[in-house]
Amino acid sequence: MLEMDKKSFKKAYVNKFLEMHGVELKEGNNQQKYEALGSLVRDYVTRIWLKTNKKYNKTGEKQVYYFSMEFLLGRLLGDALLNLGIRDICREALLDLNIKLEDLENLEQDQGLGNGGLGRLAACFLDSMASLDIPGNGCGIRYKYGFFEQKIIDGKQVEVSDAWLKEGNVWEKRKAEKAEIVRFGGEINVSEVDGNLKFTHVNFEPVLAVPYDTPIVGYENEIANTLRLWSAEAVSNEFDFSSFNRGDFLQAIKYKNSVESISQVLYPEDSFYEGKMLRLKQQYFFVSAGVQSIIRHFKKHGGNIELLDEKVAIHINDTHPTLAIPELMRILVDEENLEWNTAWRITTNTISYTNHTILAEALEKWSVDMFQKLLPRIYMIVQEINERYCKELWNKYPGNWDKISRMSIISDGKIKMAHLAVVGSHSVNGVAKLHTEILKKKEMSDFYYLYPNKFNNKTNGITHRRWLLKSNPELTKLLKDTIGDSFIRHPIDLKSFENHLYNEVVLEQLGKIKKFNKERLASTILKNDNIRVDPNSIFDVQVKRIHAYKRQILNCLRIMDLYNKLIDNPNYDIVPRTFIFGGKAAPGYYLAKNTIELINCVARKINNDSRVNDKIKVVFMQNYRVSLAEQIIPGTDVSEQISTTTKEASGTSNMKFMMNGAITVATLDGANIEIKDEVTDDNIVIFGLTADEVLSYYQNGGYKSVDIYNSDQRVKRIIDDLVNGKYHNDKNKFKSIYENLITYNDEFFVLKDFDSYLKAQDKVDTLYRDGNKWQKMCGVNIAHSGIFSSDRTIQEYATGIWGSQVIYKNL
Ligand code: 26V
Repeated sequence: MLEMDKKSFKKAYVNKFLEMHGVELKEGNNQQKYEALGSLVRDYVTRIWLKTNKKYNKTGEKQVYYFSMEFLLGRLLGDALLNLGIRDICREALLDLNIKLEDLENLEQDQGLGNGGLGRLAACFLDSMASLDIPGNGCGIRYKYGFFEQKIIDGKQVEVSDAWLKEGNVWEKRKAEKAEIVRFGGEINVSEVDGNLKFTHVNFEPVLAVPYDTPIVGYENEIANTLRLWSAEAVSNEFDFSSFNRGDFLQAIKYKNSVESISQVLYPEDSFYEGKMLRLKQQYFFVSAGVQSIIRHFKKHGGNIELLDEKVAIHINDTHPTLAIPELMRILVDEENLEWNTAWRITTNTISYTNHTILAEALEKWSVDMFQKLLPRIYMIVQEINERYCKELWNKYPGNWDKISRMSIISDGKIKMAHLAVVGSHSVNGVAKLHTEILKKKEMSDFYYLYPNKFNNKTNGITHRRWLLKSNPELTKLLKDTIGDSFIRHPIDLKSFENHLYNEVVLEQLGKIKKFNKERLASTILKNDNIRVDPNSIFDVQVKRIHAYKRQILNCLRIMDLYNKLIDNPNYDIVPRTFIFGGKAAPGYYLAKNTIELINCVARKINNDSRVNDKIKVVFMQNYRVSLAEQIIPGTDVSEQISTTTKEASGTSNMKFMMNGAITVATLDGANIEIKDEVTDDNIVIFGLTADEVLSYYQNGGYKSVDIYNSDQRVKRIIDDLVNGKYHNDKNKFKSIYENLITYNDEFFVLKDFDSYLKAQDKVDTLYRDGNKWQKMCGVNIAHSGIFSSDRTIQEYATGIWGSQVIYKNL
């Protein structure tokens, strides 16, 4: 914890402001005040950062490098203050100066360099590694434009580019002296030197990878780890261009633009793979720069390259950074002159891989032609890896060509990245128990059979520092007052909160805190989305990427049904509910965009119908992102986790909601199952098909959605309402949704689960009426959320995969 008192903080801040802006504090605007605060806090962090790096260099501890195309950090100021242990002092010091800390914190642009769960998980992991004293570094891309900003105009999603760097970024430090060169295209000359083959890369296009480092502050432990994001630049004139002919001036401009496009923008898709060249360039760009800089650092500090795997662990977040495998092989074989087998042992021992999805359409398969042209040497290495591996397969399954070609890394003119990732790493993990079982038994069963010891589960987690301490200070205070503060370092200790749930005063407090957070959320909704909602109603929330498998459509259909019921029977007795949605659709994903429009049309109709709008309201909150999630989640009563069973690898918002005392309505999918096991059936509302039922339908058929349409009057009516002009003048507006559900037989079992979902919602209504019982359920959820802290997850990775020394000081 930083030694600091209010007085000295105030003084330092006033001075900092003057120094930075050349005017006195009282003359400055809020943006300037934010910048001065950010800069001051950054100075504090820098001291810790230097100290940490010195310590790591001295002790030579094993370093973990978490490679990810995405890091969804959100805002950093509040987190840094919290982890430094000075947020309260800072708040009070600023108040003395008539400044509200939260007003300044809210001016920070979200660092939105990720699509959703996978990127946010990477951010939670960085926080946990730093807080657990694990030497853990992030490695990724410094996209100039992050995930697009979403505006809802006329009920439709409109994408606006996210120029998050336009006001500068106080947290990053450009390290020009640590730049690396990444080579694209060209040819490989093969020659023989002293009886060994030598591979020389010529005529390539060089790209300068410049790192920008951001400190990741651990919780009150004097540690700041590093997130290194690479930016692509044209190489300067000093570069030896003998093997790279730039040609004329126009050529040079073209080169510059093409280079800069590499780190220009985050791809906003997270479920449909398209074999775009630029994306492959992005992948190799950051992976090559990252691996090169690791080796350079390692050697500079006297490391013996043959022992690399004892000192370095590289983790690849999904298949996107899989090229780390052939890139490390390239460096070890071509540059360090190691034998292939030695290099392979080191590489596989160094690298580990997490799978985050079983959706077939998200699997990365690069075309050989494009890959070979862009990365000629890497292609040769992948070929060599594949040949040796296929020989192994042949020895194990002689004559079984079917199996061998199915398992091959290269087949049908494609390179299968998941296969390369499994073959080239020592550990493959799924992100929740069910997901790992599906990987082992179905999706990757051939590989599991071949390498049973590589496969393991690491159920996801979330950092309770951001998602409880920072985003819900009121609940944190109640917890501290009732169970003490040991849960801050040992989140599992939240369990003892359960012993206090017989105490009516505690339950009442829980209710008050929820109400307070709902009021805050209601005012955000009014401000951002111009809809007035009642904090006394149930806040029923589904916020996440818009995707067919996540089934926002199921949620919307039950609202349409409820609307019908309320119109048919004005005395229909329900607890008033506010339905809140949020989430972005990939710009090219028609069905997802159509779903947003449907929700908005249903919202408009219902919110303007005075017959029902004291009972139900519907809101689509625009531009869902980390900082908005921090406001929504504490103000939620009901958390909708309703994906088609087997499709959601884990989910992580489910964990954030339970930690903030929401009741989950869930299918038995992903981590929902583990949440249910923790809180028991009495404290969660489960519905829908089981995994076995879903898998059996997919395998054997037997489901006909139209039968449900024909036999269930409620279903017939709402499905017809999609296309009869009730929600939009243009009757064809929601035809794609209609067709998905009826004509194309409802791939995600929306109608199949409909009845059971409605019953689940009726149960919620009943439970909510008994205030004490409801609060108790919320309390049980909070008490059992500790196991879903990413500290637990990271300890499992550290001891089970990375071989890091976990220092138990903090545990
Ligand atoms: C996939 C693709 C496919 C190709 C185009 C670009 C792109 C970008 C990102 C992704 C990642 C998809 C996988 C993903 O986000 N999975 C989510 O991971 C979460 C953390 O483990 C997990 O909680 C979610 O259930 C899972 O959907």
